[in-house]
Formats: sequence, C-alpha cells, structure tokens
Amino acid sequence: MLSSPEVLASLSGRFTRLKTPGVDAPAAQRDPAVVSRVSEILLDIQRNGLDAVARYARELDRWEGGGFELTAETIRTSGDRLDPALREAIELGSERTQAFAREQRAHLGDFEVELAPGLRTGVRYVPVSRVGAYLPAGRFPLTASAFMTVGVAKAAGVPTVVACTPPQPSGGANDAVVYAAHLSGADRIYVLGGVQALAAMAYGLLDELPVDMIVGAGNAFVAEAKRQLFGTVAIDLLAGPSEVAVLADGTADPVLVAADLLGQAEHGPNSPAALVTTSAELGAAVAEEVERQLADLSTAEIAGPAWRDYGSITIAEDADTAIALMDDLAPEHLEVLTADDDYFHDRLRNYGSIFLGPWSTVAYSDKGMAGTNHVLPTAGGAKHSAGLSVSRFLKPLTYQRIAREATPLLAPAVETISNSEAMAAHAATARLRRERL
Ligand code: HSO
Ligand code: ZN
Repeated sequence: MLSSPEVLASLSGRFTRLKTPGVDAPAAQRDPAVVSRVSEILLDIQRNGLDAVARYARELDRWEGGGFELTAETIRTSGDRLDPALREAIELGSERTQAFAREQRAHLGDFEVELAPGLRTGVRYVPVSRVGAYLPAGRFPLTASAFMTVGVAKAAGVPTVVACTPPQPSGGANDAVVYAAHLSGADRIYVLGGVQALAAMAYGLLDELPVDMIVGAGNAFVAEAKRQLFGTVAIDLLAGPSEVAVLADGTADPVLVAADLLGQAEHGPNSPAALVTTSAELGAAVAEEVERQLADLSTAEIAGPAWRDYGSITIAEDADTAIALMDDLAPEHLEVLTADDDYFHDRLRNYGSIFLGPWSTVAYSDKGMAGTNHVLPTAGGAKHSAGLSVSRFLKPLTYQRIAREATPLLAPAVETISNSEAMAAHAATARLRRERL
C-alpha cells in the first residue's frame, strides 16, 4: 500500500503527514531464494509425481500418515470436536457467505441479443469444472477462507472442488478448517500443505484429473507456487500482506479507528495500516490511541512493528484530497467513517472491499459474517482488479447464431478486411457463403 510519487506531487500542499511509515523502501521484491526453491520443488513433483509429494510432506511438514485424503468419518465428525459456539459461528459464516454468492450469481444473467437482422449473439455463464482451494492453517488458520474459496466456488456451480490444508504439529488437519470446508461443500479434503499441495492439485496427482484453477491464500512459498503455476492453471490473485486504510473525518471515534487499524496490522509485521483524515485532531487522537491499545494487545509483537514500520497518518486538506490519496493507495480494505459516507462511496474507485460507517468493521467480512469475500487484491492491485467472487469461477462464454439472411451484412466487410490483411483463407470462408445465397 504505497503512494505513488507522481500523485503525491500533484497533491502537494494539500496534505501533511502526521506519521510516516518507519521504513520507506517498498516491501521486498520476490525473494530469489524462494523463487528458485519453488521452481525446484515444482519440477521435482512434475517428474516424480506422488512420491515427490510424499517426500516433501515428510520433510517439510513432518507428515507421517499414509494417504493424504481425509476419510468421510474424519470430515463428518470434525464439527463434533469443536467448541459448540465455534461450530455455530462456522455454520453461520458458511451460510452467510454462500447466500451472498448465490445472490451475486443470480445477478449474472445469460443473455442473447439480435444485433442485426439474423445475427444473434449471446453469453452463457459456465462454471470452471475443477477448482482446488488452499486453506492455510499456520499461526493463524483463517477458518473463513474455506467459505470464501470452496463455498463461493460451489455457489458458482463448480462441479468438483477439492481442498488442501496443511497438517498440524499434532498430525491431523485443523478441525475448524475441515468443518468449514465440509459445510462449504468440498468434495474431497486432503491434509497436505505448501508447494507440494498446489503442485499435486495442478498436476492431477491426488485424484483422477488436474484442477483448472487454484484459489486461496498462503505463505510466500505458496504465493510463489501459484505465480509459477499460473498458466498451467488459473489463479484467483497473488495476495501480499493484509492491509487496511481508514478514511475518517472529525466525527469518527478514535478508539474504533485505532482498533480497526490494529485489527489488520496483527496479520504480520509487514501489514500496512493507513489513516487518511480531514481532521488533525482525529489524527492526533488516533496516534495516541493506537499506542494505548498496543500496550495490552496480546498480538502486539506483530501489530506493533507493523504499525511502526508500515503505519501512516495523513491529514488531508479536504474530502476530495482524501479521496485522491486513498484512490492512490488502493487499499485491500477501506473503512469510511465520516458524516457523509455516501459522498465518499460515490467517488472512491480503488479498494478491494469498502466498509461504510462506524458499525462496519473489516473483521466482520474477514470472518465470513458480512457475506462478502475476504480474498482481495493487495499492494495496489485494487487499481486494476477486484477480489474473489462468484463471477471469478464463471466463464462468460459467448456464442453466435447467424442466419442466412445476415450474410449480406457480414460477408462483404469480412472479405474486405481479410483481403486487406492478405488473409485469403479467412476471406474465402465469407465469400463461399455469399456465393451460396
Ligand atoms: N484480512 C484477511 C482475511 C482474514 N483475516 C481472515 C482474518 N481472518 C484478508 O482479507
Ligand atoms: Zn484480516
């Protein structure tokens, strides 16, 4: 979440910084050691198949089991091993996320239009056939990721969705993640992590066929594996550290603003959090409040360095300057806490997902309770892309039904263009039809 120097220069004099990030270099480029290690593993697995997958699972994840697929019994009983309140929350989040995805699906309509007499063209939305979801379960298991990937793919109508989740130190899979994947409709779940999991899904080593698309977040190795597998399979997006930005005016409550900044800074020591405000008083109050809250936050050893190194507070001269600064940051999550949230909602263009008003907080979406997807573009990706949603699993396939009577409208122009390009065979396909009239 970096500002571009050109945009900052164009806004010069219209904002001041109350807190600048402690490190000014952009987040590290891809680590060459990670890049080469991942390509080594992928090549090995491509050549040596499941044996290599099992070897990496043993070496990297201390996997001692036989096969990787969870039994129907383990999956069915995963919910029973959870605290009842957690179980209920997972049920709620899974249902809410699918409800939103089904609604979005309903708004993506097939259509057919007659563009000219005898020329009918249309679109049919057809789901991808096979999707592989990676469900991380490291320090933070992100239970809701299953709703966002498996559940939304199922809502799109994807016939086969398989999920991989890494083994826990105790040996098996994380029960909450398994229960979430199960409720979301996973057809098979494998206890397999890291690059080997992605390779196994992409190369079709786990069951009969390779998947067409891999979705879901993971560590730097998983992200790099997705990047290298892109082309062999489709991917959702390459997510970097989670980000939050808050756009607030003097009406916002500094306690909530500070809490919401720390709410995502907790993801990792390089998670950016930015406040852009039209009120210098609010800016100062938030700066103080963040320190106060950090003092008794159990994850302060992560959120503290994140705020120190990647946190910022910017005072904008007016609402439109704040909007321009925010559109340049293009944050993954954007909260708007102002007296007129609609003014900002109508004008802001670059963000992964927006949260309007003091009662809308990012964690509601993160945990699946808002229904919206939490797989969102980071690192400025929101300038050109949207997050994962049901539409990503659907291919808008076009078709055309062209009747004889449309030939005079189409053929001569196609011949003219083809001949001008010296594409004789193309021209012939049109000419032959014209001659048959
Ligand atoms: N903020 C993450 C998702 C998440 N956070 C889940 C906590 N749980 C990416 O949007
Ligand atoms: Zn989060």
